Amino acid sequence: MPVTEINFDGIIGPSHNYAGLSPGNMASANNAGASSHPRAAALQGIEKMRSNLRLGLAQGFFMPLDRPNQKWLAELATDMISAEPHIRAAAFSASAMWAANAATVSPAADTKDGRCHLSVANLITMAHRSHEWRGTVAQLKLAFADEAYFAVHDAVPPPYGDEGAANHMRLCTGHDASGLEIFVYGKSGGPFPARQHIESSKAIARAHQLSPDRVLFVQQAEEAIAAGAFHNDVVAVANEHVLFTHELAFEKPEETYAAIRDAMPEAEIVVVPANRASLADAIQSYLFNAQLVTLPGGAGMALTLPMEAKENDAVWGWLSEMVAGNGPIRKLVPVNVRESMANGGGPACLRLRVVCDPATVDPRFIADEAKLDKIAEVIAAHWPEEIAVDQIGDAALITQVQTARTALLDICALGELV
Ligand code: SUG
Repeated sequence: MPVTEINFDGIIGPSHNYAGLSPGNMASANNAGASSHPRAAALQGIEKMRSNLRLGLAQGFFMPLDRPNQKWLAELATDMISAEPHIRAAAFSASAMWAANAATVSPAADTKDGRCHLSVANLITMAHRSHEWRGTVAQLKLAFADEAYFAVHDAVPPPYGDEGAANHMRLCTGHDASGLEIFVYGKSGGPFPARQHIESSKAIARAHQLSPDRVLFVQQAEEAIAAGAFHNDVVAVANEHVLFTHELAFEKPEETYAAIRDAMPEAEIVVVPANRASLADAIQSYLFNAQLVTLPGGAGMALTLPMEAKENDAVWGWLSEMVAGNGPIRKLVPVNVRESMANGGGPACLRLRVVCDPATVDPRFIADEAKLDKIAEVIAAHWPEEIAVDQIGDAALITQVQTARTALLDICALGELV
């Protein structure tokens, strides 16, 4: 099969909960203390994958990580019984579901050695995410084990924060053509942390052997981070030659657009003006946290976006005008990922894009309807129906969460991912 884009979704783990662990992420803060519904959450994620399969797209998935992370707790000289509540919640988090933060990916067409490079993200800014990367890299090394086609890199060392593909965009004339890779970093976010450091982005560009004239480093607007865009993919998304962005996404938008057009004259930049959808609208509705995908058969591009975008009149009004016009985005596909959204994770957060030949990937990570049926059965049978935050640490819940993940690994023949 030729090179194509595969979306790998993080299967939403059985410990999914709302502990309010991410300052600067409005949804996480607003829903802190609410009860979560892990079973419904994971099934929503499966339905999103099915929706993409129905569009004719290639789909993969990643397993949830082992939670609570007892190794991390042991490194902190504690355990689930004696740890303070915030450490306990950090160890129990299902945050690896947001696969856009798993790694930064440079397809083979962009790299000097002609392999697809993946750098796992260190996620050091948030305690609950800082211990994801070892589990994630183990999984990437399995899924993309064939070193003739892939190079999987460890995380950039501290103190430089890296949040993976959520702050990385690629523009190209076709997925298999060489691309312009845009690394978006933050300097400051007002009251909130800027999670992506430019030094991580530069290190990744070097590790991936990208040609310096095919790379841009662009600063995310401080105003956007301060408004709740803790990752660039909350305010901008790219696919092939199209950049779909909010007017206030970048610190210097005009310079950014000019640099893009200079490096790639075919680029088409679709800007949503702030007077049609404010930053607050963008962050509440997550219209940019959409999967901007190329439909097969020359049908143009589609946006797989959250239902919340449809429910916001200003946002939906603008989007409806856009698809009715002559632009490259022809179709809107709203999906229900409300459980993830309530923690600040939209459709695009839940997936990692990897451009490669699907035949070179370990087939255990590739989805089809029959496999999703089996996974959905395991979720329905084992995932907790509800988790109240004060249950985190409960011995029976911990056992249920561990048993649930083991059942999923078994059905997917991925038992070696302990
Ligand atoms: O890192 N939420 C995640 C959401 C990540 C979204 N990803 C992208 N934009 N690509 C985060 O803030 C919430 C955890 C909690 O509050 O329990 C959380 O980690």
